[in-house]
Amino acid sequence: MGSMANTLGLAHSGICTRTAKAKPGEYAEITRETSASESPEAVTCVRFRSWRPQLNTISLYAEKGAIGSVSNTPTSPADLRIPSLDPALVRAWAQEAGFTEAGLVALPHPADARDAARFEQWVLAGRAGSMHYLERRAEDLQLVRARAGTPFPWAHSAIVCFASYHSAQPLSLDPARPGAGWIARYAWTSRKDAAGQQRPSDYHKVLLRRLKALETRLRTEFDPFEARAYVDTGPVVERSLATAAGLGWTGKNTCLIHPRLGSFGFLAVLLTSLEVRQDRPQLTVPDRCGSCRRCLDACPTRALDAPYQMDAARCISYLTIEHKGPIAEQLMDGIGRQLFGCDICQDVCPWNRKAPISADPDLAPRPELVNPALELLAQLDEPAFERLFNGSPVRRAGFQGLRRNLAIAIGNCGQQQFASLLEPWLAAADDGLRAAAQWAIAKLQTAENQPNQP
Ligand code: B12
Ligand code: SF4
Ligand code: SF4
Repeated sequence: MGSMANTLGLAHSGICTRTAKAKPGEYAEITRETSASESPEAVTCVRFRSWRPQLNTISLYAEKGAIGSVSNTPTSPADLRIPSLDPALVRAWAQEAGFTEAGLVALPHPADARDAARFEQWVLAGRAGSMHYLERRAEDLQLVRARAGTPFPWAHSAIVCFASYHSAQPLSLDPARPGAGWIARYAWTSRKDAAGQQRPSDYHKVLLRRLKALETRLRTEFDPFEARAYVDTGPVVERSLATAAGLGWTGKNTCLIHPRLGSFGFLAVLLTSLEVRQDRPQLTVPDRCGSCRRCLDACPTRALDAPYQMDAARCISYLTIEHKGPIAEQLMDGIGRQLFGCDICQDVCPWNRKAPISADPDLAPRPELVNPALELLAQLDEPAFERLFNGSPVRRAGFQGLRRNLAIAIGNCGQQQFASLLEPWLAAADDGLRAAAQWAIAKLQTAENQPNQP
């Protein structure tokens, strides 16, 4: 391959034309910076494919043994033979890498401006609470996350993958024994380690590994190109990209709902500088919420205050995971028994009723985290907390944060005998925990003083 890789001069506006026939296979890759001052006459090699992996480079492919020439004459774009991503192939490779589903979209996507405006409105309405990273602006004052093109001007495509974590375990609204709390389904995950032991797993790591495998697969075919892989933490609105890539629609609960798999799925995004084949229309899934509004009616803190609108600062998921410090008292009743995250607006969604159960070995549910006993969790000391949640998303709440959430859930469970668990927390150094313990003890006392209902 190296022997065929002649170094080429190519005028910036130069266009490759195929002038010789060659046998398929054995491509030689030739990449170099281009500059407008270079003369196209200096060029003497055939190329069969060319594209721009980065703004200032052109990559050319020549078949082994072929001879030909480059002309600077503009030809029609169809003659360029740009190697581009095929949605069906990308989906198959994503599934090989372990994802349940995947979609592909060219950037900027057709709803780019609309979604950027929605994101901006959301931020300007103060709905991000204390998640200030969502409000970051670029030098030109554009919100960094509103459009993938702002932080990643080189990105021409987004591959959006979906990994289902749906499991056969009960839902958060199903009857549970008294004194049981709730940890969100997405945080139950586990996988076997090299020694065959079942260990907590974190979807960020699991999915990032899969995105890297997908990227490696793409590189065997298309290298060189730019790429960035993100699971949750990148500066992109993943649900906007997922909707544009045809994975599903944005439900009134703001979740991405796949028509077959439902919404209990993680999203993972691979941005690339590769083009998308443009010979077929981009398919998207129409909104199938219809007249349903179960999620809005079920949300205990009224975080979903209108269809498709969420005030994150009122969402139990935000309050129990992201928010540090005291929680506003008026929201504590609504938190109910949720200890980490919240599944209510997905548990009531009819599109999750028939969704298949995931058999993903890296996202297997941990039975000990389903309806966990509040009493047991409240007795954990910090080393025991670490042992139970090391490697699990629950660690994000922190030891004090989980205790704060436990205090609220204990207050809401109405079991007077648990008040003794709360008393030591009245002297806690952590403001949030102290305030929650005070509130919970007062609530349990009120419950005790109330006359029994007939
Ligand atoms: C911040 C954040 C949160 C915040 C805010 C959530 C929110 N709704 O904005 C909090 C902490 C509350 C949260 C909670 C949860 N999160 Co979260 N979160 C994120 C994060 C990091 C950014 C989301 C964001 O930018 N929000 C800003 C708003 C504007 O963006 P959006 O809601 O995604 O935007 C869509 C809608 O608002 C919609 N929209 C706006 N206006 C209108 C109007 C109309 C008419 C329509 C049709 C649509 C529409 O358009 C946007 C694009 O499609 C993403 C990862 C990422 N990088 O994207 C994960 C992510 C969205 N979260 C995820 C998960 C799993 C959850 C929880 C289920 C966890 C749990 N069990 O507790 C809950 C679900 C709560 C819910 N109902 O959304 C998954 C969602 C997967 C899915 N199938 O949708 C993501 C994608 C992470 C991942 N990689 O898997 N999350
Ligand atoms: S996750 Fe819970 S609190 Fe947040 S919007 Fe859904 S139902 Fe409401
Ligand atoms: S519960 Fe109903 S309205 Fe809400 S997301 Fe599901 S289908 Fe849409």
